[in-house]
Amino acid sequence: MGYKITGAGMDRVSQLWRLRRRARRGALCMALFCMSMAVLYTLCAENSVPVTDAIFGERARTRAQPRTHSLVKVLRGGASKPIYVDLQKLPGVIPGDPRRPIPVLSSLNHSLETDHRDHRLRPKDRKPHGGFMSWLPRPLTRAIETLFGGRRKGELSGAGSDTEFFGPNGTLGEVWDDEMSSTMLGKRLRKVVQNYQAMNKYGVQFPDVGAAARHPKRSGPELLCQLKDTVSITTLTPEMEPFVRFPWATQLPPRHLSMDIGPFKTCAVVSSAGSMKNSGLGKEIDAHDAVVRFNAAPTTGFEKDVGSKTTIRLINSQVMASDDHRFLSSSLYSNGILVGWDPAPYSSDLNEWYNKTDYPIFLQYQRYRRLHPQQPFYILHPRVEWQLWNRIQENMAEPIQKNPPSSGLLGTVLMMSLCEVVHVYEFLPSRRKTELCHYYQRFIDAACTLGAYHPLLYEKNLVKRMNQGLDRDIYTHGRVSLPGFSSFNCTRGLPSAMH
Ligand code: NCC
Repeated sequence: MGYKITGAGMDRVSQLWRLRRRARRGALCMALFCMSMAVLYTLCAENSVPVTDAIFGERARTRAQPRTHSLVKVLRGGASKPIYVDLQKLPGVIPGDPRRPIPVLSSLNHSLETDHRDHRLRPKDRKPHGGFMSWLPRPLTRAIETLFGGRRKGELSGAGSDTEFFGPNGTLGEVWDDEMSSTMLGKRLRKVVQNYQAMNKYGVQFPDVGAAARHPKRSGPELLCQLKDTVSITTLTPEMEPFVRFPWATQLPPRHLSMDIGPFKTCAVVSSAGSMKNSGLGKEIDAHDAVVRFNAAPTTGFEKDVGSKTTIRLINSQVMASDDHRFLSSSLYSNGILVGWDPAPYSSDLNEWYNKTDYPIFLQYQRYRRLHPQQPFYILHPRVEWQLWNRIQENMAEPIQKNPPSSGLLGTVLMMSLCEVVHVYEFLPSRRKTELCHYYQRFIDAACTLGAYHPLLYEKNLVKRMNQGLDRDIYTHGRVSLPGFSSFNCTRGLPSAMH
């Protein structure tokens, strides 16, 4: 009898064990099923392109994209014939200084490598997952992040836990991290940036480069007020020394640009980045009251992505002077208001600059004016560039390149002085981020986006900190929203009325 009871008991115990084993197997199967469904979903969902990119890296999708293999072979404008370019005209080369060419064409794997040793990363910026997640293969963790928050389309934080941008594991789902530093760049680009950081072509004197590292970071509104109070957008006028002494100076507009145009309600700043391509932003851009474009960036043939309205074209002196750009004859420059600029020595007056321009901006200005006397054409006062440069440097924890800011940032601040609201497109790269330098050329170089000669990396940090829009807008539209200077009041140190 006792034997029978024990047998039944044993049966129940082993039944229980079997049940538990089955439950464990079932749970394991369910987990595996969920994971495979997660991977399938990321591959097949409607937003499959960005998510696939997030999992496998953008390069997997764009492998077919043409790229340069030699330092001088550059394919332009879709032409199949290679055009050999002057090394001086590559982004990592100091314009106007033929003795110091530093070509920085990016290579497949060296554009941006993660430097996890970067001690400046804040704890919140470190990889959020450890333990179990760290044992999973990279594609799976990316898929899980995509599905469960970290990388969901349009809901991305700028925390920037991953600092690779264009590499095989590129974080296409991330938006610009406002603490990007040269230590996060790939070896080659980092070297180029560091070389520029060590050079001082314009005799920049900045008393305390490391100050920003010792002080708390300024907030967006504080930065906006700093810009408003200390960067004064002015253009050359005929009565300024030394121009007052030259007969040709009567060709200069008699008043500053801001007295002749604006104020505008909404303005668009269209960067020339490759990520403008296939953006479909043309209509949105044209809906603004004023649009600024840069250098040789065309609209014809690219209307769908960049629009067709051009209110102002900001051009550097290299474009004005180089034969390639046919500045005097090309119809590209004949629309809208032209604003030219050229870097002056850091602490020079207009006299010294006049005799020491990077490119012959004044000669070209006179020639252009003779050919197009009706078109408004201003020249930016060179002190604007250095006022702006000072603002960037004093807000960065490391020394930045001692070269003027890019046309993109100059144009952005110019529009902030003329408009109530400024939308900047693809200055901070969207989900379309690419090593393609310009939307209108087939030239691949990460330096165009991350900077070599210009302190672009830090310019972008500054713009990200001032952005009043959402990270989602940066991710989907490459759009940053900045208030114009007239839209906020800084009398008590902080803007009191933002629009
Ligand atoms: O390339 P560029 O700029 O004409 O671009 C205009 C502005 O768009 C932003 N940009 C561009 C490309 C990219 N991938 N990401 C971006 O964010 C930048 O803000 C940039 O300023 C210039 O600033 O004037 C610059 O001009 C070119 C070049 O002179 C002209 O394109 C004419 O060919 C410079 N390239 C070289 O000197 C080779 C570039 O360094 C900066």
